[in-house]
Amino acid sequence: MPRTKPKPRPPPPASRDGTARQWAPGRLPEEFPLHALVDEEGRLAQGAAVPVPDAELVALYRWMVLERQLDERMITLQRQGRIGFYVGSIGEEATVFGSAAAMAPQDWIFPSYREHGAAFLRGLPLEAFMCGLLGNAGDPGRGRQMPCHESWAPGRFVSISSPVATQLPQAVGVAWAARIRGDDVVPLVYFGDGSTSAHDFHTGLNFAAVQRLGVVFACRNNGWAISVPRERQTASETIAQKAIAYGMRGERVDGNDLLAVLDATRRARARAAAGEGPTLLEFVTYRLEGHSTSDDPRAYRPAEVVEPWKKKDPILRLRRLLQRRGLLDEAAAAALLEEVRVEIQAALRQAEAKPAKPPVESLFEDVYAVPMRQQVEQLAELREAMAADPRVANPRHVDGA
Ligand SMILES: Cc1ncc(C[n+]2csc(CCOP(=O)(O)OP(=O)(O)O)c2C)c(N)n1
Ligand SMILES: [Mg+2]
Repeated sequence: MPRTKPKPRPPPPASRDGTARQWAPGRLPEEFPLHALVDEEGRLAQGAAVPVPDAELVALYRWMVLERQLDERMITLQRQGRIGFYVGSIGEEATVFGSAAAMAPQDWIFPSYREHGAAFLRGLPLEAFMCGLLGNAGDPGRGRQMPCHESWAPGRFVSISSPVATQLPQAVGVAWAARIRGDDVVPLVYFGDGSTSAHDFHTGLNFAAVQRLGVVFACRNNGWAISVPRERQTASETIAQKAIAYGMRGERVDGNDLLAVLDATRRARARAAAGEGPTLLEFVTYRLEGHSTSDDPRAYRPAEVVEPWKKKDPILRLRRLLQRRGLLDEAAAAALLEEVRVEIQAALRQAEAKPAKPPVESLFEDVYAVPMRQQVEQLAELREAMAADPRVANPRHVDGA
């Protein structure tokens, strides 16, 4: 009998804003209420306390404003052809600063690629970050990474991962090492909603839970994985509920509420440090801009679906809270904005003034603690060739190249 090819089943209808849920066989919403401490008007929930001193709260606001200004400036720079690529965190700043601020200085941070803010909190200078975007002589990574893929060893900020989710098992490894060595070190690992479909998500969460390792898994659920909306990514009602299957704690947090992110991350860290195992945090937020400067969301996302999320802007919410508490008036907010703009402009000027390339000798550095004989020979050979013909050091200008 001739077999008829089964008709392919259409995927469930997608909502156009990437957040609606029409199809959710595993509904468990009541177990994962959205943890929030501050509403959109900047009002603190009844009975809630601000988990940080006033000065730190203002400092975190300043960081978020700086990050937003930086992202906007760097996107413009890319459009001007001054840098090649940029990926920012516009609309998601609270997920980054709230969580990174909740960790201890000795904790390792495993970023995805939108968490530059966490590196800044750990001391990465703005100018060095920009040199990385330019791949010039001031780049701490010596031009060896993709642009916008910084690392900052002094701040225990591991290199940004391009292949999504690879950082999860790596972070779990750090937690295992910390247990063996008896160190009070908890890794914080960031990833997006789309990354939960990658096999390393399973590998990381499963191993951490089975071994009861202290890891903070921080999922920035921003509704999109490039052009794929969240409901096409997973049929789960929430990302947090995936924690149940792995046998760990899960919590769903308003990712545009800095205080809620901070509070939830602190609790997750405390459990990890107390030997109570890993936590999966889902920060519900929204990617207000394109995926990166290589993306144009107008091709797959109507502008109007973004509008409601603009009203939930995490910076606006924190500013309202600060205003209500008398910590920041209009004039102070305007002065702060001007101050960060000047800071960014000064860093950019310094970064662009650096020589265009790292010294060619740096090709041989940072590979082995003691250079191998072959490396020493090759460097000598290169120096000789450079002395004989300066164009060797600048191959772009070699005739015919
Ligand atoms: C293993 C792997 N597959 C595919 C890609 C291409 N890719 C880059 S970013 C991205 C989307 C990731 O989305 P999400 O995890 O939600 O993070 P977001 O960009 O929203 O922060 C994809 C598919 C990749 N980098 N690595
Ligand atoms: Mg995403």
